Amino acid sequence: MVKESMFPKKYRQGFTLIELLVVIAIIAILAAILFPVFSRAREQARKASCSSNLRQIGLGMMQYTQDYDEAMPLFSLATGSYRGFSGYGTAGDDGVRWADSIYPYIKSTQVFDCPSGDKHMQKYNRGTIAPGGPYFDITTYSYGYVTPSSDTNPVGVAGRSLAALEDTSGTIAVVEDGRQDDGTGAETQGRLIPSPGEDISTLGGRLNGMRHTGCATTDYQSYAFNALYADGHVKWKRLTDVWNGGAMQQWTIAAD
Ligand SMILES: [Ca+2]
Repeated sequence: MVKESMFPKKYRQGFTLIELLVVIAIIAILAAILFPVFSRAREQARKASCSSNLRQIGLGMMQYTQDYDEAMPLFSLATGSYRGFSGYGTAGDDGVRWADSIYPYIKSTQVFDCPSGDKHMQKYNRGTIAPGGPYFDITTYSYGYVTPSSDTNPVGVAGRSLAALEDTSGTIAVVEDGRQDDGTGAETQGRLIPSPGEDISTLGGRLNGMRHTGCATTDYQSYAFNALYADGHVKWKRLTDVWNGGAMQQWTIAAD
């Protein structure tokens, strides 16, 4: 005797249109819920990769200091500049910059590219300015080296001796920064590094260095970035932790 199925025959003829529509609607709702989660997960992965880049840049800098009498790299080899700080891109100034100086220890251009950025490190022919070129084009780095602009501006580790750094674990050396395409083909300077006494509200367009938290907003509370400290550790910092009413502590070499 043939065993009867537990389901009556009429239910084995397939799904009704209503049932199919319900299933499709549920899949659509799940997709709508999950896609933003996937997108956030991807951005978290990019953020971690960016943090790893900064760690490798830190290792490169440490190796550099061992070969150069315990001195941190200059911002550039521009003549007549203060510790290599010379502004950006002016003819006759700075063909060889900090990334060129530590590249021999890193030997990867990808390390200088934040995966959330839209640029890739490129060679730039500055041979007529600095014989021996081409060197890397600073407008294609994803990271900014904290550099003092004068003796009276105590910000920055560039060109300092390790002995001068009073608080290595509390001094930011390199940040997610550098120049970015502003969408029109022109470049804007995403500079997070404050000048003495500067308030967070003056940052404005300079926030476009903050790739992992978006830009073009004045919601300063939500901004954060990866920072490499002078002792080699990398930390995810909220902007409000390091831009606090014009306080400069984490940007200066003094133990303040
Ligand atoms: Ca300090």
